Amino acid sequence: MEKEIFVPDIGDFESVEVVELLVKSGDVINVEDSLISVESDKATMEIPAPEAGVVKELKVNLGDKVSQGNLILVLETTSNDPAVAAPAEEPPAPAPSAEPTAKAAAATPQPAPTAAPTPVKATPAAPPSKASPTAKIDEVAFAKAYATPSVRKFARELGVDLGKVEGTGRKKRITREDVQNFIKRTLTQGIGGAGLGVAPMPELDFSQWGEIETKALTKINKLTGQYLHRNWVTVPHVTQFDEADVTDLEVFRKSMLAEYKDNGIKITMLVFLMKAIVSALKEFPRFNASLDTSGENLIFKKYFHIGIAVDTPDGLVVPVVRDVDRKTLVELASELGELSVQARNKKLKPSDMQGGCFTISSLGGIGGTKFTPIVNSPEVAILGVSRAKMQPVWNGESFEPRLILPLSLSYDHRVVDGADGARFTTFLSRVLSDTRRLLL
Ligand code: CAO
Repeated sequence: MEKEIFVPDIGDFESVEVVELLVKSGDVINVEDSLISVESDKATMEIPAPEAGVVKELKVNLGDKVSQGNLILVLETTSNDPAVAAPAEEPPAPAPSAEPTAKAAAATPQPAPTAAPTPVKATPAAPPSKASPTAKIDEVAFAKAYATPSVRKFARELGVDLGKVEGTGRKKRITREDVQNFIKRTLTQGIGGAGLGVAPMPELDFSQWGEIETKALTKINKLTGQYLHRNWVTVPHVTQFDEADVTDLEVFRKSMLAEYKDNGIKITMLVFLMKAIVSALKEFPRFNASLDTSGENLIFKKYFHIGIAVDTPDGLVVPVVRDVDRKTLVELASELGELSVQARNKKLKPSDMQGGCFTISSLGGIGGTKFTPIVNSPEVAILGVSRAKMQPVWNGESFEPRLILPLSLSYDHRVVDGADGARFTTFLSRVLSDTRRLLL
């Protein structure tokens, strides 16, 4: 049976704005479920359903002005109870005894006065859900927040502290969308209470301090940002700094460089580093492992696939060179050259960037003395390489000019102890200082 539901007696409220539609066509509703929120200059209130049924058609829109007797919706009722009829036949409901001002409404935990024969069930004082995804709720601020009961209920269900949400509705009323946007922002930033319990980043209008230009992040920027952020907050990082004397290595590299120049192959420092890393991974197998997702087991890898961080105009990508232990320096140099070109031409496939055991991030071609790279999880360590520099080194009798390469090894302290971190870089430094050791 179809029934028309009208705005009941809402006291002195005349021509009040519909600020929220709380149901839509097809919704199954129970008696006292809120249908719409209306707002006057003085208060916000929700109009409850006088009976249960299925919403057939909503007859009001956001922003409409309504008064007692206006049609809200058509309901397909499930009972034949004649209790509800057109408003003219209804006994007038008592108006709110004390009309709260907007300010008073904002200051009380129950901002919606009883608006109809059936009281609105505002539940601001309901206990916070145990499954709350956000930080602890400040009950005082929550109570003071200016929002309708349904928005309060919605915020409660999602564990959102209304005290932290900026309202964009009239008179800064917090809307359902404000709560949704707060959650979106929190998830995007990964902060704002979701586990870390820190305040969300304020939204700032930078143009108030000068000229600005907004540019969208690239897809690579966004993806890299997500991975780096996850790894930064979930991996307990330690960075071990060291140096390697690569004077002899550089002499050898230059001789090879000349030899392979005509073949279009550039033998760079990086290929020696890749080989040296494989030696170190063989010596320290924990560095060639990953924690399983339970955090209870270490998975040791018997293969040696090395990721190389490549800087491209669209952002950072990490192609993986497979089976570095089985390839010659020349093969590695050739493959690395191809991968860098593919990376910069956006030709890498997802599979080209998977399966790495350890990553090298070389900024040596650019500059810098040291840096703290972020572990490329689920790998457990990453080597940062900075620019090699000629330095005076004391040989016991005199200072000698030696080419010194700065190394920065970041590792996951859950898997690698500090002592092993230092052993790893010491070993690496020894291998790079004496390339004959690469043959061992
Ligand atoms: N010390 C001194 N010089 C170095 C050096 C080092 N550690 N590493 C490279 N160089 C020199 C090279 O010999 C080369 O010199 P020439 O042009 O005279 O031959 C020059 O610097 C440029 O090298 P390159 O960068 O082209 O080659 P590469 O093999 O060293 O590196 C690649 C290749 C793809 C790793 C690099 O181009 C790159 O993209 N690096 C950036 C990685 C990055 O962004 N890391 C940060 C990750 S975290 O945000």
